Amino acid sequence: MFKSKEEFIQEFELRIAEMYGRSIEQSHHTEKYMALGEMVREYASLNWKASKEKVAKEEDKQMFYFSMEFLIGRLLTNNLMNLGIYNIVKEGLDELGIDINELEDLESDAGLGNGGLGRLAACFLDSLASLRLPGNGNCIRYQYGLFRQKIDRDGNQVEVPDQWLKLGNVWEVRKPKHAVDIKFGGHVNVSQDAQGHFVFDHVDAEHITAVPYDMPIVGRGTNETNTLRLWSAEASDIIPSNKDFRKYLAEVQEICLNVYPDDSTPEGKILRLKQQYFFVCAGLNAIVRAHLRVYPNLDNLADKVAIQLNDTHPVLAIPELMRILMDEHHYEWMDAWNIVVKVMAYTNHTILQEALEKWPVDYVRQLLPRIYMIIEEINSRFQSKVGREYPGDNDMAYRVAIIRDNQVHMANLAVIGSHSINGVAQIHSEIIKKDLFKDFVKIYPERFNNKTNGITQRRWLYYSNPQLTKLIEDTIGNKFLDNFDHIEDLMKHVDDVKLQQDFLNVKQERKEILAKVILDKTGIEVNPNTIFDVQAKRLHAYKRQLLNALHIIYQYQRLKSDPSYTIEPRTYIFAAKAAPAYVFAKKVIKLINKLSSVINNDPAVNDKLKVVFIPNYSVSIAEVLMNAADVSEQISTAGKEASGTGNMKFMMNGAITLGTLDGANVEIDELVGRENDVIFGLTVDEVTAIKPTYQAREYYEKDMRIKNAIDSLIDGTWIDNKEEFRIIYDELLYRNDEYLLLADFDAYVKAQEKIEEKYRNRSEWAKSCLINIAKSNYFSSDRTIKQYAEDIWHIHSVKI
Ligand code: B1H
Repeated sequence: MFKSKEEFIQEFELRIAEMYGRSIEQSHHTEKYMALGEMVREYASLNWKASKEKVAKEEDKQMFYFSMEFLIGRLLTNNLMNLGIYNIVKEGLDELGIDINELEDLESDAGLGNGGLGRLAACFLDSLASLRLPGNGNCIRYQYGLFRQKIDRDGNQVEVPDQWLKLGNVWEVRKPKHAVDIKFGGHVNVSQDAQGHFVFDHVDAEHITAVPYDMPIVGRGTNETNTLRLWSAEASDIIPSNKDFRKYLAEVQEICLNVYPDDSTPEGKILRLKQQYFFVCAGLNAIVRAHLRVYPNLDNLADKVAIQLNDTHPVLAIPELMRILMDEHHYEWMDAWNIVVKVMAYTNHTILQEALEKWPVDYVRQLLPRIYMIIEEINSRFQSKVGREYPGDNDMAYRVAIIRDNQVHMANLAVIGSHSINGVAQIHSEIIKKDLFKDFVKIYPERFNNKTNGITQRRWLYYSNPQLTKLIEDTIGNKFLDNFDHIEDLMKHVDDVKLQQDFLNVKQERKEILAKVILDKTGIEVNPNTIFDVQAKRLHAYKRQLLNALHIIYQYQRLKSDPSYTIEPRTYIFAAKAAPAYVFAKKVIKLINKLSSVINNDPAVNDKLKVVFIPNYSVSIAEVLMNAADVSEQISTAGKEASGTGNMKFMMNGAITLGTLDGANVEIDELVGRENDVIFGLTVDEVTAIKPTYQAREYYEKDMRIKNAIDSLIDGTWIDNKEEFRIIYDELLYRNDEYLLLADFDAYVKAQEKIEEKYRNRSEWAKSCLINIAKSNYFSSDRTIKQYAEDIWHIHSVKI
């Protein structure tokens, strides 16, 4: 492998000649990208093989992160940087007259996820590898990632397919030898063998072959290389006799067609259930097979394997492992159950009712007949336990049931079948104990714990914000690059006026970079000397992008009508995808786009106020967006945002949080202190108290600012068709404003005024930003992963 610029150039020339039969000058840019990618993958593969052998030889315990989503983004820069060969390669390419940035831009994002939950999984993989912990991912190889978002001329979101595999995926290696046979449908015949054991024979099933594609996950400054395994559905050799072959093929292809884009409506349920069983069954069978290559049986499975279930999506792993242990390896129920509970751990990411998975009994029974039998048995044994321990408490027995009202409640199955249940921020973990899982806390108090989310500083600071990284390095040295806790050394320098100015200069540079991206993506010119106020996250009513929009409307109306009103010039920047079936969310996107066209084209205000909606929010967009923000909008209704992770990315890059006491905002606030963020609005307890008697209309009638802003939604101010935004208007006034926007409006206006006041004192502002950066070590996913590894997985660093 190349160790110098010269060696790199030689190898690169040879590689292009081998792959394409061309010289470098003759080759196309995509060919250069592919050749480089392959070289980097092979570079990583050396360690990959060594890591696997080492783990196998030392018989280390391994963790498998089962997740429907891994929002990886691009890997070229990340891998070059983590491998420590970025500079060699960059200089080599420079010498050949090739701009490395152009090659980087050719890579498609691996957008295998919706938002925070999927990005968390990707950050975890980076931390695991960088901490030399044996931890791997298990997911689906979706043919299409989450849809690409376009905005049409009328301001509507339009979904287009994300063909991320168009050029192929240089990072993956297909492993057909490790394929697994998966069965759907059919029937189970129960009989008894000579010893009187029950035998479950799954017949008339449709067979599908799951083929793994492995991607190496390289850590920074280590040679530990883990694996992200993506499963792809292919036609089986066992062909159904009674089915049209083409219909069968179409069904097979559908399984891995795309990321389920909808976290709000119950569409496509059967397919989603199929996806879930597909990757869980494939992953588990591969793990068991690998275990049996080293050990004589599965007695010690829980000593060698930990599985983390990322929300309820992979929870069928619990009955599937029971099935493998009992039906294939003849374990008794209790012995199997003890193994399963020790292996499995579950993370809850939401308490929103509509996101808590419930499957109609019929779907599960028909699609997964044997799995359904096992779920029934788990349920009935647990019901007996509750009956014994809480005799007569029928309400409790009902609430903890896995099967009730003809539905399978996946969260209850997850809690019953796992030895650890965690929330993703302190406040969220408290809420699930007090609320969602309060009955289970009585039964299994020792299972519940908190693991506050984190993000990888490598992608989100070092690689995407080299300017700030260099400034920090110049100030406190480079120790923080390997151990991020040293970032706190910055605390000693926050009063340094020169550093404050240098920070503001770096921020300015990042804002100019973002301004170019905005111009390129939207045609809108923004002024980097204004406050960049950013709200970037999935569009959902509880995240309250609409509250932000109402405040913008208020400022606009007041600027137009009150000559004495002055504001600090501001650019409001939004980025958000809405679930394709989520009508309200899509209207809010349209509203923001309409605010943008009216306000940006109004010469009376457009030097003070601009609104930008950046289309197609994705990991790559986030990489240029988060670090250019002055203000980080984290304004969910208290109690609804489990953690948030965007809040951490903004903070780490020196933005001030404008937020409610929700999710990880609470911990940000505790760490930086109330002088260094702006907190507003109802608390969780206040939300609970106000809810029963809340009358949104009273706020509308009492507060002219609210009335004027809401009225503008239906009076033609923003769009000729006055009915266009009627559903937003109705949501606030006739459906009583479920997420309490109007109750928090006044506090939000005041909070925004505080932001302005703070911003005007540039030195004070810079100091606050520096304190945010200095305290961001707590939100490194390295911290989070160390806690999971110690408290839940019991895995240890490997040294090669
Ligand atoms: C989070 C989801 C989610 N919580 C259903 N729940 C989905 C639920 O496709 N679906 O059906 C997809 C995703 N995502 C987020 O997880 C939370 O809202 C954030 O607050 C949190 O930071 C993130 C990571 O823990």
